[in-house]
Amino acid sequence: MVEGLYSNDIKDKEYELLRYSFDNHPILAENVNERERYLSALTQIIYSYSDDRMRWDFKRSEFAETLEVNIEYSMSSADIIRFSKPVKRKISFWRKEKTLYSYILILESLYFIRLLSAKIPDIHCFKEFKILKIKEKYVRLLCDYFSFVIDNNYESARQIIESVNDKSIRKQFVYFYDIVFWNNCYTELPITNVAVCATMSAGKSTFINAMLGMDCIPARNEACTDKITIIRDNDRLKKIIGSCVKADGTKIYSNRVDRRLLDEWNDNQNVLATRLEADFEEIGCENRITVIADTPGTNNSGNVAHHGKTLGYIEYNKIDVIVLLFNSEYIGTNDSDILLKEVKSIADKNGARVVFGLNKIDCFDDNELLSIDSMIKSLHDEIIAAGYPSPIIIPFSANAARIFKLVLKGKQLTKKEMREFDLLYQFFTDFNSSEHMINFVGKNNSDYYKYSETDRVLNVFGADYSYNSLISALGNTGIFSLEEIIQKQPNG
Ligand SMILES: Nc1nc2c(ncn2[C@@H]2O[C@H](COP(=O)(O)OP(=O)(O)OP(=O)(O)O)[C@@H](O)[C@H]2O)c(=O)[nH]1
Ligand SMILES: [Mg+2]
Repeated sequence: MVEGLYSNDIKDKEYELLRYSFDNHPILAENVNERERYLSALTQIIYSYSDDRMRWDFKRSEFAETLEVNIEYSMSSADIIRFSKPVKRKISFWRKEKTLYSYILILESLYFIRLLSAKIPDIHCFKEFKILKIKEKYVRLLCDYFSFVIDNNYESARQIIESVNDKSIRKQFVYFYDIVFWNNCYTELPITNVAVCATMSAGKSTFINAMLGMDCIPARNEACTDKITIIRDNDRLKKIIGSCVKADGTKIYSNRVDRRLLDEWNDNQNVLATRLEADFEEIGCENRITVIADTPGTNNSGNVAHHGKTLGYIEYNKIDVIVLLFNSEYIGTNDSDILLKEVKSIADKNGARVVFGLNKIDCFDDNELLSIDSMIKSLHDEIIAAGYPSPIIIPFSANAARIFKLVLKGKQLTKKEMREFDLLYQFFTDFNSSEHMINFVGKNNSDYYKYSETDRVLNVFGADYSYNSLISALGNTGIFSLEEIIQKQPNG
């Protein structure tokens, strides 16, 4: 076993590098030539201090994509020097705006050099101050500001920002501060560790994809998930970043994790575990970070290694919440009963809270609503018999929530999803999961998907649907209730 396989690497410098985004970069206001020159100047400076060009090139290609510039742009020293002069931009017929980008160039250079090189230059002797013709007064200001931001000295950094009169320079200071300060605070937050467990094909991975609002984690109707995938919530991320740990202990990082890469990591026997960071839409990280683990199915008749990985993970790691999912299609199977008891003894030993989700509720015939309640009641009795005092059971449909979210976002559906969509929409227009919960008042509304004031029409495969009705149907799937209960602190 590789040591620290599942340990929290939130402060890992590689993640600091992965988190930094150019999404709101001030240089985006300039034309393509200026944007190209900015990236090239930044690269020139970083190359001259860091031996590890490959790591920067990796990041550079991501920035090139955000700035929509050519990565092959040939660099010259003149590119750096050029940023000692303001960029002039015509903003109307009679008015020109001048912006000096040397400040943000310095701050970002120092920041990336710090992350990429073993030896950090003495910032006061940073030769680029001279090259960029930065006045002595500003050299001091930049050095102080950089140190304050890096050290999380909020008050002093703020004071410097307020002392800068030039609006465009202040904007650059604020932009840098906003990213770095937020990222620094993020790494200090307390963590709630959640593990989603179930027998094979109960919909664990689909549930996680539904919470992310995108199809990232491999999910199919066969023994699928082969290793623990731990996903850390980060509200600021618009994409998925992550790493995998290999058998020899090495880590591979990616600044754009997608389904193809995760399939590859999941199927590669040399990869032991996967760590991702992404935004769980309904889960906030203002006060604490929720980290959710997808685990392999635990069927005893199936892959023994899968059973061992999942049980070992929840037993030997600090897990605060265990989400135990049941598959409505196969209630009361021997495997789910064994898992119920195994989880109980581990949760008791480690003090973990257990919440129960009854997935694939859409597999019921909507003429048999009564049988849904009696089925939930019998599951409730079974859970009590396993020793859980007053279990909360959330009936839900991970697949319906996932598909509804894709439609609300205007994403393309596969042919199979298109066929499923209309049936699921009909089902969850009538069926409200909240009305079937035991020991819990369900939550139907979302902080992320809001009703539109004047309803909109969504065309899905030639048929029209009301946007607001689809949001109601999404609420009726029960996913928001399950997300709410996962986040509930035991004392609050
Ligand atoms: N009808 C229905 N099917 C679902 C639902 N959620 C998941 N499925 C389907 O169930 C199958 C298994 O889903 P996965 O998410 O891979 O299940 P899993 O628990 O991660 O499976 P393993 O990783 O193999 O243990 C897939 O074909 C999903 O499309 C649901 O709410 N309703
Ligand atoms: Mg899975």
